[in-house]
Amino acid sequence: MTDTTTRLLIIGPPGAGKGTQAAQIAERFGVPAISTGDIFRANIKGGTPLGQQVQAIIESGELVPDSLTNEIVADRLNQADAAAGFLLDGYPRNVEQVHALDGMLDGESLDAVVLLEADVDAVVARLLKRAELEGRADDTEEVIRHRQDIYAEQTAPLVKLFSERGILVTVDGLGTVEEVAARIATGLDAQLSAKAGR
Ligand code: B4P
Repeated sequence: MTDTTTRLLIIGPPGAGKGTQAAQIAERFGVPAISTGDIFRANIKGGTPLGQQVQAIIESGELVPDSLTNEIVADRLNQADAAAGFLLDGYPRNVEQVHALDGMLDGESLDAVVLLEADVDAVVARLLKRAELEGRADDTEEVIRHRQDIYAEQTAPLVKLFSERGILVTVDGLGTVEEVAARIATGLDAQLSAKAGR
């Protein structure tokens, strides 16, 4: 990977708006948005062996085993369109996955990690609304709350780790899509220019 590579990650609780914002950030930087959740859902929809393996896990709100998830991400990052950078959405989700990603990047670091913050009740309300529109199998109130618990236990601790690495950009995820996008753009520009000046 070269110095012009842009390696980004967006992290936040289920329903914080990661998928919505990931698409905009990826377009702005001309890199692919890579969502492990989207990869799993596409495989479930297509009835592939991977989809059959993960369907029950995803519908219960549990995490797919690390070995499987790490392998999928490693394959995806090896594809040509990720050579100049990428935006990861939904991965890494626990400490083991952070170590696996560090190995995949071979000593290179992520350039910035966008943390989208949002209040639990607000995100539960968002996802229940999405359930009405899209009917995602893991968007029942019980499973949404379970996904929030897993985020708090396993993913939230990564925030401290990325903060200690000096790459965390914290953004308030409440407001309109445009308001949140503007906050992310400002925060990312500041982080990336500070990193370039180091
Ligand atoms: P994901 O697809 O990553 O799902 P999520 O974290 O629950 O995010 P979600 O898509 O719900 O919400 P988003 O923040 O985009 O993962 C699904 C499952 O896959 C996991 O539970 C797990 O089983 C498995 N999985 C995925 N990655 C894994 C990994 N690394 N390891 C192991 N297992 C893994 O929010 C989107 C919603 O917010 C939309 O409805 C949107 O319309 C709305 N929204 C966005 N911006 C808004 C705004 N400003 N105002 C109002 N609503 C807004």
